Amino acid sequence: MEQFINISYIVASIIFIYGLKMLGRQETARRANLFSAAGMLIAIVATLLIKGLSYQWIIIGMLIGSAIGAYAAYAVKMTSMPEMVGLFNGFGGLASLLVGLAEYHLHQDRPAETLISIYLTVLIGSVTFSGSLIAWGKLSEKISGKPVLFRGQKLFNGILLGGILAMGIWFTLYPLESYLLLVVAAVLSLILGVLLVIPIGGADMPVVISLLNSYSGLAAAMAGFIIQNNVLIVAGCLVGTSGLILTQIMCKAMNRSLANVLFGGMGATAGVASAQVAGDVKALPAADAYYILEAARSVMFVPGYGMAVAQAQHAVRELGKILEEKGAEVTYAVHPVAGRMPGHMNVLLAEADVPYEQLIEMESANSMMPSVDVAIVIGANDVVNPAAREDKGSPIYGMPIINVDQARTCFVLKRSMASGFAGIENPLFFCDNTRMLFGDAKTMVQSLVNEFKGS
Ligand code: TAP
Repeated sequence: MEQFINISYIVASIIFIYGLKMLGRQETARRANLFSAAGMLIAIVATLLIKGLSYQWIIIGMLIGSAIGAYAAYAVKMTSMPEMVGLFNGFGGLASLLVGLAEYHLHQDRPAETLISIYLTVLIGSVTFSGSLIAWGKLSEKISGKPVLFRGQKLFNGILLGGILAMGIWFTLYPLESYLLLVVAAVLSLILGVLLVIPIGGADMPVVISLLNSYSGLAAAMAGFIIQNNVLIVAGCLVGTSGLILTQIMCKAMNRSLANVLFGGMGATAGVASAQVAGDVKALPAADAYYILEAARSVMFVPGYGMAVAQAQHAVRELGKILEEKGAEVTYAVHPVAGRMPGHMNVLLAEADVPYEQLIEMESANSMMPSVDVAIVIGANDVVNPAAREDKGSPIYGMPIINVDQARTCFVLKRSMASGFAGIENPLFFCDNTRMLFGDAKTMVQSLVNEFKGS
């Protein structure tokens, strides 16, 4: 039986790795999810075959967990997905923390390497749990997204972390007398998780969530070492490393280092004052926008969070098709952090059957931009804000953007002059070649479609 379980674990691990690879391409991503879930099913069934398990608790846990998970998955709005991922990361950390505490509670007399694993599981699990709760609160605007900074913060956090690690040495040397010490370490680690996340601004939360996701994987891998479960070690390492890679990709997309994201306090009062935005806002009704669009030879759609809120992707695709039929070259430019989660725009555009070859990345979009007749911004704001390129005082200075201001004409579809996620003004709206099409993105795109259809 033991051999069968181990072989099942190897099969499950291979499926996880292959599933991760398939997630890298849009065409295979949906299947990858199912495939990886099948791998998890194999791992769970194999684990249930281990001798001496108390099934009644497992069944109760599975029923409660599945009910909450299924309800949350059905009830969550697409736009709130990052918060949910953030919260679930936290529960992953909490689960590992409980495994660490329970294993120590069962037997204190363990080899040093297991004690180190227990301590690290408790430390990382606690930081992940409390940090994720704060990230969830900031993203869902249950608490303020502004960075909370105080004097000597980094030093204080450093001392706290140093203290917790020093307690870990004591714990490993004297495990039999360290019950209280482990509980105190867990509480201090929970506090550390809060302190590490509060200085980070709401706009940087996606990076933090991805990093916490990586931590939750590490905590799970550590828990795997404690209970000597190979598939948990492999799955934990995969989550740990993929979370780290995703974190790096997002930092690169914002042209920031991880250290800057974690300690920069973006959104706090900047050292250099932001430039004043000047110029007139020129609103344009759909009927007039139609004439400009009709004459356009090349049109680039640049979607953002507002497209997700308005669920405008199908209408956008319909407009794209009409423009193509009129002979225009149509492209869809996707910024890596547009929306509220990695790949958010890709998912929506794929749902609307936008052909993959029409999706272009930021770099290609920017090199094409000067020859684009009309760039249509659909509910995007921060990712097309020229202040990121030009205004050293701007909190998003240095973040690469899609340079829609360099197109011949730029239409911006949004409901008002309100700011985006970073909470800053956008000089794009005041540019000479920008026209604001105020209204809900779906209604406005639909109006443009109707103009073309002559209704
Ligand atoms: P944002 O800068 O957040 O701007 C979205 C704009 O959509 C808002 O200004 C809003 O203006 C408009 N909008 C909202 N509902 C709309 C509707 N129904 N119809 C039309 N417009 C609507 O979005 P973005 O440009 O996509 O930038 C993403 C931001 O989120 C970045 O700051 C990024 O760092 C952050 N972020 C990204 C992620 C990832 S990984 N993608 C995760 C979390 C946060 P009105 O209110 O005037 O309509």
